[in-house]
Amino acid sequence: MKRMLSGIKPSGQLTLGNYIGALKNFVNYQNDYEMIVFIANLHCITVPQEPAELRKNLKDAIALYLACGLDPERSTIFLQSDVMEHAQLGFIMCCNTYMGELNRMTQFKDKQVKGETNLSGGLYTYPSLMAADILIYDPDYVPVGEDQKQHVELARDLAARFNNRYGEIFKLPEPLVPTVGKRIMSLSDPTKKMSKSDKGDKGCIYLLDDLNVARKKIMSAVTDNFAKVAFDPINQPGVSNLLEIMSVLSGEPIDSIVKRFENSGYGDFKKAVADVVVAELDKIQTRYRDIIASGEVERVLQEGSEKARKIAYKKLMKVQKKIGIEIR
Ligand code: ATP
Ligand code: LTN
Repeated sequence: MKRMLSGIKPSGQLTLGNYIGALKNFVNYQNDYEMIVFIANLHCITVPQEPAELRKNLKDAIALYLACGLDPERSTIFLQSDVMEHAQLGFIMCCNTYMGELNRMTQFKDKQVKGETNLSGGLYTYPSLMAADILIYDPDYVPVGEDQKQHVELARDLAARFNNRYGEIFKLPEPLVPTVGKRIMSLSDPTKKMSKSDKGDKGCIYLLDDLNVARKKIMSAVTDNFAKVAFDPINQPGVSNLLEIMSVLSGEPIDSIVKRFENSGYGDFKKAVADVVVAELDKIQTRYRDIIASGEVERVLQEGSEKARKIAYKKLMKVQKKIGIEIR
């Protein structure tokens, strides 16, 4: 069975964008792949975090993963910092990453361009840690949203560089970007990605949003003056985004939804989208509440980190021997 690995960075509450772009796909993938899924809590602290809030977000993220259908019997689920080998290989990767490469990473560049100050060294070197997260498990595929593809490509470059310098050691991973739902846009500004970093934004639906609040957010989503439900992401980004959300959640192809609503106003269309979103959130939230109450999160993390550590330790030792820092 091919191996697939992905990480999620819950530096805020999980959003509908995370669900459609990542979580939902993981659940499907676990039928066909050996899945390794971790919460990238070290990546979270590359920007300042309030400890109590971070703790809650981490626990919620695991519970939501489980609520969405990730099965700890079939997938390895753990917290990044519970497997310390990540950080150690991360430093080794950092020493093999050129500053030129890090300078080209768009996630860091974007923050610089936005004029954000006091950016940390950890944020800058984050792609090297992400490469370690990936390469330590020799996955075949790394499912990510489009915004993360560049980081997986760096991991691939670093793997090739390592293999060249020190002999065959890492498998070259392939990024896997979903074709539908790869970039769910903000409901209030459909030219921007729906992002949990945009605090207090009406444009972002959280998986744990009150159902009425979620419905209101959809009903007040920015659209356009065309008054025609059509899939045209360039000229009608708001409507197209809603179509994409509805299609992914309901399984109905976009064309068929467009046909159904070709003679309807945006009000009716939005109501239908809201019904689909609210039903999905309701299902997830019911399971989430049971999981939080049951102590399952702690159990899953314990078992997951033990399984992951076995693989990671072996790989780290192999790397350390190859590069000459291990002398026993
Ligand atoms: P931020 O919102 O702070 O920029 P993020 O949500 O992109 O962060 P993660 O939580 O680590 O960062 O993302 C987890 C996964 O969800 C990644 O695969 C990412 O590409 C995907 N993802 C996040 N937002 C969206 C979105 N709006 N549409 C589709 N996929 C998304
Ligand atoms: N950088 C990613 C989260 C992440 C990740 C990984 C994803 C950290 N390590 C390894 C895939 C593989 C993000 O911000 N979404």
